[in-house]
Amino acid sequence: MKEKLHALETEALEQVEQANSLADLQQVRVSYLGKKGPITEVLRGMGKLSKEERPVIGELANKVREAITIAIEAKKQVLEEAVLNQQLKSETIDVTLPGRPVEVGGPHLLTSLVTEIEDLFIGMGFEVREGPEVETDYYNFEALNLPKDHPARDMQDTFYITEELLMRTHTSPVQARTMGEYRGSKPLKMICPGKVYRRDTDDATHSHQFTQVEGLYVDKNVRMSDLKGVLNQFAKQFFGAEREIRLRPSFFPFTEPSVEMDISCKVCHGKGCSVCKQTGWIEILGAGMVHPNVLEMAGYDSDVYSGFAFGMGPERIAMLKYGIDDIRQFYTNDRRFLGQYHQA
Ligand code: 2NL
Repeated sequence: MKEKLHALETEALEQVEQANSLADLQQVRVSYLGKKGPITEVLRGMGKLSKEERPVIGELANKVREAITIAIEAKKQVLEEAVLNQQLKSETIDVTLPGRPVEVGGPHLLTSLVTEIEDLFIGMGFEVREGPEVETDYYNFEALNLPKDHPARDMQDTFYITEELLMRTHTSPVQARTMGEYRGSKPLKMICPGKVYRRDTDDATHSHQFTQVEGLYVDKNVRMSDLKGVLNQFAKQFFGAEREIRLRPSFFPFTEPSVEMDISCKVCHGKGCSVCKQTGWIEILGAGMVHPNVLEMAGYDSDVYSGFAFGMGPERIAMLKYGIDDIRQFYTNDRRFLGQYHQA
């Protein structure tokens, strides 16, 4: 009996030693100390032993049970600690790892340019006004001295929605609306930026949708020299104080006389290069004195009031400024392109 108990103890302690998980250990506990285990069996069989043997074996059996229990407890602590360590290790946060970079967006190049243009004119007392992109035939054409049979109204150039509704082809209708609102009651000094639409096939230099910034100044005694002064101021602030401007005669149905403004070429300083196509000058915008018909239709007495107006295309200006060779770059939203023009 003694030998059996000693053998059991050795065997159980070996099993405890070998247990690699808490589940294994529990298995060892059940098989050695459980109700059906060998120790319990020994204790149950005590009745068959002699009086002398009984206390000796009983004491030994209890000692063996205690030794196994202690060994299991000790091993349990070791295994629990291992589990905890494993868990701590797998949940460790490495605070020295570099963070994932945050991609910072920014305004679209055209938005930045339009804001810059707006700010320059605000500085000269102009007010910024916006209006609808879906316009009536009246405000887009009629009110701007473009009667029904005018060649500039060619169906090919305009997206019509109905006979009377269309996508505006310029931002001038915003100005016509504002003049109509005032009906000759007060002077007006405004610019209107916005999207405009033309029925065109998109290619490197054409887009069916682009941006325009137009300006209008109506008051008593507004003269061509005012136009020239304001545009010269704008050109020098926007492109650089060293740039010169020149006005060439042109034609627009809504202005008379009409001009086109060039700025001196920065690349060749007037000598002629590929940027300015050997002319020394780069065309920037169209302008003119508001046609009396346009003033009269909006309710301004053209004998009392006069005005100047101008219009420019921010895409064209951006293309010249940054050497962009395809207008589609503004609208295809390739972030490798757009990202180059974000302020740091
Ligand atoms: C260009 C030329 C221009 C105007 C726009 C205008 C507006 C009113 C009355 C008279 Cl309400 N004129 N706008 C005048 C001359 C030229 O734009 O090349 N734009 C990109």
